[in-house]
Amino acid sequence: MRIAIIGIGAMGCLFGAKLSQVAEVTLVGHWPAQLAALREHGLRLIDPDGRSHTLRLSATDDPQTAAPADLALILVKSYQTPQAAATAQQLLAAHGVALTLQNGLGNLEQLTAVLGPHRANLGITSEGAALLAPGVVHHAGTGHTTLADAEGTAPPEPVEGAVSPHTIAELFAAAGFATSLSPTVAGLVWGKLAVNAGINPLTAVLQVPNGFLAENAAARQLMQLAAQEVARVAAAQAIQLPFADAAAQALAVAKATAANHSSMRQDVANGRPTEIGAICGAVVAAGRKVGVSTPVNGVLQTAVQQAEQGIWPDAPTPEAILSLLLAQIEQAKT
Ligand code: KPL
Repeated sequence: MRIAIIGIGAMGCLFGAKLSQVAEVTLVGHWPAQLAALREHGLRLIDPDGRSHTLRLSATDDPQTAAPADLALILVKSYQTPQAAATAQQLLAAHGVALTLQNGLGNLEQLTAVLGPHRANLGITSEGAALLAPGVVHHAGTGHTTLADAEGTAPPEPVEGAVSPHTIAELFAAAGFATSLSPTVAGLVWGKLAVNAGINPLTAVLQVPNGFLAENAAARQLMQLAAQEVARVAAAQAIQLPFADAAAQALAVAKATAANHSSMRQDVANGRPTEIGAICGAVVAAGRKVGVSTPVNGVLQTAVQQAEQGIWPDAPTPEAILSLLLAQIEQAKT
């Protein structure tokens, strides 16, 4: 199978490295230092146990080099999805499908708008990865990947020769990613959104690893309030999450990924734009539509936007920042 990985950041490199063991993989992206490192030295993958391997992978900024691909894995930041959809359109074979494993709301819709409804699918993943330098990726924590398999709920018109979610799941498993299928697309997205809204903004503003949110009482409270708010917005749309308790799920993920630096923390630390708009911003917008108030996500959105601009809360310690955020939430409720 020919796979194009669109996105050459940490997650793109992790999936590219492992899938290259079981398929023909090309990494597609535009970051010059990363492309140069991959071409000159290959990709160094450091496993969770610290062992490292160097892999030779094809890496390009020219989509035609990856054409015709059977599968395009979309692993860019959510604000880059429109460009990624155009790239997928250029490199996919007529039967080729795109699969987004990104964070946030709206990615599948943006892919579908360009590729058509039967050539885009969605999954979520809790694999953790961090780029240590161009060409060096650390698989920081093993997670679980779930792919939507809407068969039975809304049978898609099959595209002749298209690779099925079932086959992709088998391929991922062969590459070493624990993978399962789920019949609920919206439930998957909103479930991941609840976890991301709980973990990512706080770890970004406080610049702490995910595990801090499990250990610190005030951080844990805020994380859980944010996740519960997402669950309420989902419930108001009759979307069933894949778990009963969003607060418990966010806590479980924070514990399971305790040593990880969330993607948003890495973005803020590296002065890059974050996915806050597709996470807390999307929750606030959806809440407004269905009449559910979202003060926690609103305050976290503003705090991350300020951190993106280098404006740090006027508070010296994580504890002081957390009480400031809690006070702002109380004020937003009035
Ligand atoms: O998805 C993640 C992210 O960092 O974006 C979590 C699950 C929070 C793992 O760090």
